Amino acid sequence: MAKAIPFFELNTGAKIPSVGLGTWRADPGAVADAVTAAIKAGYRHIDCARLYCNEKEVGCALKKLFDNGVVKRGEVWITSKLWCNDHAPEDVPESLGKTLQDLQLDYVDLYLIHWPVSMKKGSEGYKPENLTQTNIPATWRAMEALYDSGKARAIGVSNFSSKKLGDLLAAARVPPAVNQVECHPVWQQPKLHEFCQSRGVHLSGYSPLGSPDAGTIKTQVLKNSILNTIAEKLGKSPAQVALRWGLQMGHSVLPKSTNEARIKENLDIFDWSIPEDLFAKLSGIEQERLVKGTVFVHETYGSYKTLDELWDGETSDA
Ligand code: NDP
Ligand code: 1BO
Repeated sequence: MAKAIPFFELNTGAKIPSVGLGTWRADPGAVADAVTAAIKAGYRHIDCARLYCNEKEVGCALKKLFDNGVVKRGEVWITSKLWCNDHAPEDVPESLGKTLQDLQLDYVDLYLIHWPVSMKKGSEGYKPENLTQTNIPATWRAMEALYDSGKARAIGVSNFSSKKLGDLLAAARVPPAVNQVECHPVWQQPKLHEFCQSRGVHLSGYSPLGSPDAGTIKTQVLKNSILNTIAEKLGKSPAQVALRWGLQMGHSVLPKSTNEARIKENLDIFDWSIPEDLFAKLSGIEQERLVKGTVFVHETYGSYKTLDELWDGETSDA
């Protein structure tokens, strides 16, 4: 029997498993096998999104796992996300409806506003003219209605700076339970981390391995020399040290893999820890945001003319 995965408690009282399988850029042809392998290896948390165009395949895998009695619905945490072209309040329930239909579920455990960026309804891709003005409070009210309905058992945001999260907390009836943001040893976000913690919002770390193709040779997470030295000392892989760093920082991590061996490797991070002296060395790593959001910024279209406006200044070592 798979060991229980440690969890973090959200401001709703729900328990989010500390490791979730990422599904972005997991091919529709491979994602079902990945989800199946992950659940059989002991994962109890899958991170999905409508944008990823593979929720149908994730749903088929989940249905088989439920039907075959491998796991029960109530034992698995499913997150999905509202894409930017469905921010209009009337489109929010319809968008979750499509996600639930594809996933073959009655509810998601967590539903997130994917980016604080709005795009024209029905638009596809990242053309600047697709960008429109955001109205996060209005979108959030529609998210709150989904929470009230029980179709989203927790609601939250993703890619929100401290400022945007603070503004939302000030306006919200139901406070966001989670802010899912890029977080790994090369982009540690200590200020955002502290802000989330002080306001009872759980930080969930995406691209916890640094999305290995992202960044320059200098900033690729799994090639980082400090991380690799620590991995060698501990007899662990660089990926395991990056993920364990996240858990010790106090956030959940969402590694993506469609490779069964790496799926298992990424879960083998609970019965050891990075000692304090080595952990401290990780804070000396040069910092760079790897998922910059450049496509969401335009001098004419949308709400943000610059990356500084999108991230409210949290674009450097912040
Ligand atoms: P990750 O940082 O998880 O890296 C995934 C890459 O690392 C894949 O190429 C994978 O290849 C490889 N990999 C996985 N395990 C290992 C290992 N043990 N050793 C070496 N390489 C490994 O990248 P993502 O950007 O995909 O982030 C993870 C998840 O976070 C996403 O899938 C998505 O669910 C979420 N996310 C959310 C965003 C948001 O805006 N809210 C933005 C970005 C990500 P392989 O599959 O071949 O193993
Ligand atoms: C724009 C990338 C989002 C992945 O979750």
